[in-house]
Amino acid sequence: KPRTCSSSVKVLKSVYGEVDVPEQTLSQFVFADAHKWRDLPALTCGVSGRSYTYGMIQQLCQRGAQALLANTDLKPGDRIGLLLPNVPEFTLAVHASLQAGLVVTYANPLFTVHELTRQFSSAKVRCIVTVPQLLELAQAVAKSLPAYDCTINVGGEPSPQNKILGLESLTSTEKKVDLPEVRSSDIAVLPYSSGTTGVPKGVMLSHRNLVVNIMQLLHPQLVEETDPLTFQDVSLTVLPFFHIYGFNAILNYLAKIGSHLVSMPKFTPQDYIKCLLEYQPTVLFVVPSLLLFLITHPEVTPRHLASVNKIFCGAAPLKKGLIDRFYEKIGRTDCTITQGYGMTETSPGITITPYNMPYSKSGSCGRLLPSTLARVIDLSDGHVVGVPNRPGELLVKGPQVMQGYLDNPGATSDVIDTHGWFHTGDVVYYDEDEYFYIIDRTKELIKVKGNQVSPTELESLLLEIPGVADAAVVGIPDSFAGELPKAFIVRKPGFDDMTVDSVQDFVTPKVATYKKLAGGVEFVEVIPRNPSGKILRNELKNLCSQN
Ligand code: 4UW
Repeated sequence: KPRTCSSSVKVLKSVYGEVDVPEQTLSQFVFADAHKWRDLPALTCGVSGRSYTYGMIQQLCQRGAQALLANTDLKPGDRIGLLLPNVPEFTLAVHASLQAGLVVTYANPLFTVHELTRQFSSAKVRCIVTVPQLLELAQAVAKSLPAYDCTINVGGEPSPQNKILGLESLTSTEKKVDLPEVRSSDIAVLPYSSGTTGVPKGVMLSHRNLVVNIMQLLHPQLVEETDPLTFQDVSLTVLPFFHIYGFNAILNYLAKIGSHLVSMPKFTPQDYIKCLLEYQPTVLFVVPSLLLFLITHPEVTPRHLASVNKIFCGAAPLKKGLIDRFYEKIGRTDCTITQGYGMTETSPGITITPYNMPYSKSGSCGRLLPSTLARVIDLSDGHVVGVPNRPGELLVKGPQVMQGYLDNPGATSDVIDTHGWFHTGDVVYYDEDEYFYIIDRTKELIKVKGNQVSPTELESLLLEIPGVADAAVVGIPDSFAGELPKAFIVRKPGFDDMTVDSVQDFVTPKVATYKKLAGGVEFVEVIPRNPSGKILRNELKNLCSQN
């Protein structure tokens, strides 16, 4: 039954008004001004130093798009799967594919064969783009993809007999191929998100969704209030491009304004500290656990952060205390910390903090982006709260909201109600000035250092262990990671010798590192459930906090 709520109630409108949306594809929009900074660096790998100017990126994307259509069996509308670390070539793979009319899904390169196969087969991926270090993994996944055509090996050797093509040879010459007409309403990307419940699902984001969200950030009044970035800024990020924050709020956003982005394929304290000194970034993109690293790591000193004057943080709650500690660490307060809040399903931005936000509102995730509407509904009766400072679930409406979950109308109608409101599953309140504060989640989602972990996915895995009668996974608070997954298990009779280690040994090799049961495993008599069988996760969380 589709969710709904009464419509005769107060709706919050963005104080910034509306944005006009150009009818452009993501690539047209992002590179519209690229000629202005053609010879300036766009992307640099902070570790290897490999760098591309805006001019190179544009040329390589166009050649890549033509080659994709000329040298493979791919047709516009087909899906391409990116299995890439944070390398500058990520942008080439994305925009070449989009210009060829392909639909892009991207996955965490730490995923196991099992996790990747699930995503890429759900998305009906026909071509995988990867790097030599991950080629074997890509080939193992390719075997299970019914519509598979080929793999593109970035920075590696082609192997035509195995249908492995090299990016460099594909883009070395121009091909005479007409690129298809792509509409702004076409689906551009399919990131995977577990949303409010269940396993990860393909989130259908159109070109317009992604373009709008960048336009919302570039709204003139908002720009004035957020201390805008310019083409002269140098940003440093280690946050994944295969997550919506890195993908649209960093990679595409910075390309639109002609900024220089220094990225790192993998986080190590030494590399991060080296990049701070070597590139002197003016901007850092972080999640709270990375900010905590900057605050607590003894080798990060105010000197390392001297060039930084803006920090963007999102994907998990940023507490006021952390902001204060950061200013204490650097010994100055002239570095803006902007907090954004949003979701994969909203491309991702919903709110942002203005840089002149009063100190008393520290910890707020800001105000609604332009063209965004919100209401907050009571958790028990679903009625609109309608007044400030009272918590409830946040519902939003706006042009950045996804088109739905791929091949899953049921899951879509679970989150987008009959009046078009998107139910975020986040518990929030807003104050008298319409600043929002995220205080909890009603949804199952666990966030480990900003990464999504689906309890359902881990529970299905646990139920595969012989001797497990029932299982539930919840997120428990962790001062560094934000949350960690913890499992509760009911053993079948006769399996009393099942140990915590044997459960961990079963799960660990089957999941990406951040999904490990690092919060622990506990054996219980029964998993608390409501009469319809839904796990009462709060009871389990309370059990943890009592221990
Ligand atoms: N405070 C508290 C936050 C916050 C938060 C997200 O993995 P997803 O689907 O998506 C993201 C998106 C991050 C993001 C959005 C907008 C933005 O400007 C920015 O850059 C600064 C980053 O993580 O997870 C969505 C869920 O993550 C939680 C919340 O529960 C949300 O539903 N979340 N941002 N600032 N919690």
